[in-house]
Amino acid sequence: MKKCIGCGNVLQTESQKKTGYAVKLENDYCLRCFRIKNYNDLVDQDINQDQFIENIKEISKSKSKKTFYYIVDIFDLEGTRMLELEQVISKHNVIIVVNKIDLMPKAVKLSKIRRYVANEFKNSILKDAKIVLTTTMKQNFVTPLLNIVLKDGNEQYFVGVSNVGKSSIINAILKANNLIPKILESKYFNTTLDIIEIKLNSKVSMFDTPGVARVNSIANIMETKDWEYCYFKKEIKQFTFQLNSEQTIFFAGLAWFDFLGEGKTNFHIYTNKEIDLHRTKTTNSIDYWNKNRDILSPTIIDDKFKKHYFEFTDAVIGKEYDIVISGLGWIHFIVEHPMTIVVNIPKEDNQVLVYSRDPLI
Ligand SMILES: Nc1nc2c(ncn2[C@@H]2O[C@H](COP(=O)(O)OP(=O)(O)OP(=O)(O)O)[C@@H](O)[C@H]2O)c(=O)[nH]1
Ligand SMILES: [Mg+2]
Repeated sequence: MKKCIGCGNVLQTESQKKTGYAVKLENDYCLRCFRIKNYNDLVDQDINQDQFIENIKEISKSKSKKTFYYIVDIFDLEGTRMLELEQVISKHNVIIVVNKIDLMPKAVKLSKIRRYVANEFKNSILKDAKIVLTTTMKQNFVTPLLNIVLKDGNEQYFVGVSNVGKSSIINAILKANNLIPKILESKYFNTTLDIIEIKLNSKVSMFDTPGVARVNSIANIMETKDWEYCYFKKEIKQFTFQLNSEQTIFFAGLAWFDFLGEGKTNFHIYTNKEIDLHRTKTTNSIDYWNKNRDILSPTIIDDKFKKHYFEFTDAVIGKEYDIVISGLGWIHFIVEHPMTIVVNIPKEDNQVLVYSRDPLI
């Protein structure tokens, strides 16, 4: 059976609606991969995501010695963790690979990021796993990974949710070893559709695996053409606003937050620099949204939205927090007075993860 070299699916010529469809079986890439690769557009096909985790479960049961590279994304660390998967791989050798470090502001020390990640995992089932920070964009971050892979005598699997960069990392490792990368990487969820074995040399293979698409990312309720706002290549930018009570900041047409409290407070927003931020009075925010939601870009067009309330009382004055909107970035501030932040996200039934945490930066 011939497989697509982009996504790993078995090629078939019967049904365009099914994955692996190719016009002719002689092709190397299926139609979906061909179109993503050459036109950056997505063919709509039925994808059975439940199978992805089942396949990893099966693999984890077999006797051979295995290393699982568990890839997460630093731009959305908590949102790209998958506890069920952590449980499945925990009986094996696990290396936590924190990808997309290039997105972090240059001024932030790697040691600080490493401490943050270690803290994030310290009470988890993967608390003893080695942590590697990486980016596929810089050779000096990829070479150490190549060396780890070359030395490891186990079967090596790259796992994690969709779009954390599993295929990109494997391609970068191939490049660092002077080989030509062939598997497809893209901003779309579910780029890789089956397990793909990639030989690094006659002794060492890496296995790329499909990741489950995340319902907790704001990308999930955005139009796919706008996903480059969530999956981007330029350092995240910090924008600072000094807000008075009852002022609101819009992230283009994707989300907005209201500040309710006493006095002025500084808010540092970390997001893709291509996203326009707009300040308005909270009393005008719904009006602004109703007038502009169709013309803002990127935007989520819907009449209804969901609110998330975060209360900060006297007890936490002086403490710093991030409020994270999964896939979009975070808002950093110090609590100066008791205050409330209300995060609003279009589509009432959305499942976007919005939460407060200790500051990452
Ligand atoms: N900024 C940045 N983006 C990256 C990096 N690595 C991957 N990406 C981007 O992340 C997106 C997803 O990459 P893929 O390699 O397709 O992700 P995946 O984990 O294989 O996804 P699935 O196959 O769907 O499970 C693409 O837009 C990549 O360009 C990185 O180190 N930095
Ligand atoms: Mg992939």
